[in-house]
Amino acid sequence: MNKREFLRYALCAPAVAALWTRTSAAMATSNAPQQSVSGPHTLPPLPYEYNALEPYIDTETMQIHHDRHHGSYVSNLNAAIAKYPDLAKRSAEDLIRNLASVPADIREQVRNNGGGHVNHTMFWQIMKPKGGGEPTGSLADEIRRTFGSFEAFKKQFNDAGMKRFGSGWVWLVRDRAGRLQIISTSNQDNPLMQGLYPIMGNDVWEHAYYLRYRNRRNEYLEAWWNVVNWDEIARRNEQSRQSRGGRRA
Ligand code: MN3
Repeated sequence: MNKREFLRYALCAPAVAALWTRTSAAMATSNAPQQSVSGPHTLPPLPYEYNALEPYIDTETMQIHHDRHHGSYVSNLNAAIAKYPDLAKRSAEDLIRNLASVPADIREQVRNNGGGHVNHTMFWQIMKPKGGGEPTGSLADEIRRTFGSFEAFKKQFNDAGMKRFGSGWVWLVRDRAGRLQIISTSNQDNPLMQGLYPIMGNDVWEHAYYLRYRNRRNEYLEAWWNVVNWDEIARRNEQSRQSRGGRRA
């Protein structure tokens, strides 16, 4: 409907009401497969306000990223496993760590949406307002031993984020031998899928930065260190020591 048609339509108030109802119904229908499915997985609330990471990550990006993108991964994961009740008992981490055990007809959906759910659940936790600075304690020591210096670690992490073509994530992981490594993954793949423990990761999908940084992924990667929550990352690092190949020891 163009503007003139709309105005003609709008002359009649009941017709406008009808149009509104019809439009809302159409929108609800298009979202139905995602939003009508309830299930074992739920969207965790952000641990801070949408505007808490300004100016490094803008409010609108946080709203869309958390509510819409992460929300969709959760809904789609629930929809994917709906016909396999046994899977409802398993955590999202367990599902993506053992994708071969997931029925083939939903494996790709579980990989993408289960991965998306696990990745973003971590992502909100490893950021905080007034974050940044440098890690301390054993994590700092291990980063220095492995990468030479904190600055060298940051550079290698940002470079890996820049080199990831298209959508994906950049990670600090612990490998099966217990060593730290920087890797990147495509789409919503999580290091657990490769038997690696994800200690921290940054989202390099355009939806994570495009509103404020446009195509300048390098600026986003650099700015992101200002909101990093080292306390939570240190906690995950301790967990990673207890694990081998993403499993608890
Ligand atoms: Mn994302």
